[in-house]
Amino acid sequence: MKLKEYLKFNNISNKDFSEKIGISAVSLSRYISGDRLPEKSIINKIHHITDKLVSANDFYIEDGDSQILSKVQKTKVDDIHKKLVKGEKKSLAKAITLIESSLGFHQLESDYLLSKIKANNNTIRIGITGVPGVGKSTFIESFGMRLINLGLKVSVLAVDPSSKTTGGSILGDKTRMMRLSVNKNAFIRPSPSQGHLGGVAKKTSDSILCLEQAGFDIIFVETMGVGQAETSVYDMVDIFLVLLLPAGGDELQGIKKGIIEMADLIIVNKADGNLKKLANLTMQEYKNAQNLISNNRKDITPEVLTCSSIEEIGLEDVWSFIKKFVKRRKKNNLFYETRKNQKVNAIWSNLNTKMEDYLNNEKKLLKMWKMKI
Ligand SMILES: Nc1nc2c(ncn2[C@@H]2O[C@H](COP(=O)(O)OP(=O)(O)OP(=O)(O)O)[C@@H](O)[C@H]2O)c(=O)[nH]1
Ligand SMILES: [Mg+2]
Repeated sequence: MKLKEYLKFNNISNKDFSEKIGISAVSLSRYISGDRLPEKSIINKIHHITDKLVSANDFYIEDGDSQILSKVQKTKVDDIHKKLVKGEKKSLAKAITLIESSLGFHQLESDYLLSKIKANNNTIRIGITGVPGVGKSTFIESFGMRLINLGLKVSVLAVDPSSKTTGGSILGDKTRMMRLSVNKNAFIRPSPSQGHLGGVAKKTSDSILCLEQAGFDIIFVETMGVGQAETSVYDMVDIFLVLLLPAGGDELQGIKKGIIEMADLIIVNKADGNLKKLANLTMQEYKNAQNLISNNRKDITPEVLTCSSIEEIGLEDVWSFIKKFVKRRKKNNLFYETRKNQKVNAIWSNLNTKMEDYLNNEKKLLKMWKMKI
């Protein structure tokens, strides 16, 4: 809600309100008229004092023409896109920042950017899940470096909407992926800051499009196998890998029920040192239980492999399976069909998210009415 509307509705004078925030009445009227944008701390104060009814977006989006990009914005996005096509990482980061932003005018810019991006079916989107500590990041580091040595460009996104410490995860991901994080053919982007899952999922699938536009051949999407993010990751990738520890059944491993059923490839990681024997046993157990694993894809049976991400053993077999999987699904068209369906689903879920946002805004109005009564 615009500040102007709020003040009018509640019969508060500019002078009284500016005193409450600790700014001059002149500054306030500039903010109201849109001549100037308040800085973040002022926006926060206004947000707080208005009981969250007026938020950052309300200062950026103009009424009437709000859905139209200005010339300056268009030029800015055109420039980002041009550099993105050339694979410039700085522009890639800028593009993803636009996508992740919840500010209305950024959303307009990112929608425009996405409209310029053409689909690229030559990439492989790989989802990776597994409980914390199973070795997902270490696996991506070793496997990713191997793919880079084959001449491919590799990128990594993380989806973890429950994470409260984005700072921590940036540090964690980058230190676990030391070699990738400094390689010119790699790009790592940690989780977008928390939000509701629908929003995070949309941001991630849009970020995938940017990575593809920037020439990345392989896109890893890492998620923890304990929350609700897995199904949404499954819905944005071509192949879904589940990493397991060398240990007993999946209940014992703490992995969420139903995740094994989604796996295209089960990998028992840490098959080295003392754990090697147990890893082989675990693999056998899962192979034996394969008839219990409902066959998610009609055309290809999931496989179970072991690997050591640290000693870099077994990674070749993982790559062979992925190549075989993609080749077969391209031949029978399911690769393309799945991507198409995913796109349609993403549009619907985006619509849902937008509806939710809209309803939340309506709720704010209702709250204000109730406060008046
Ligand atoms: N022995 C052995 N240890 C491994 C292997 N892969 C990973 N680790 C160790 O397992 C620990 C966790 O590894 P990560 O790669 O951070 O695990 P993760 O699944 O990404 O963890 P979260 O991001 O917290 O969910 C680290 O101490 C790794 O060194 C492996 O193949 N063998
Ligand atoms: Mg990790």
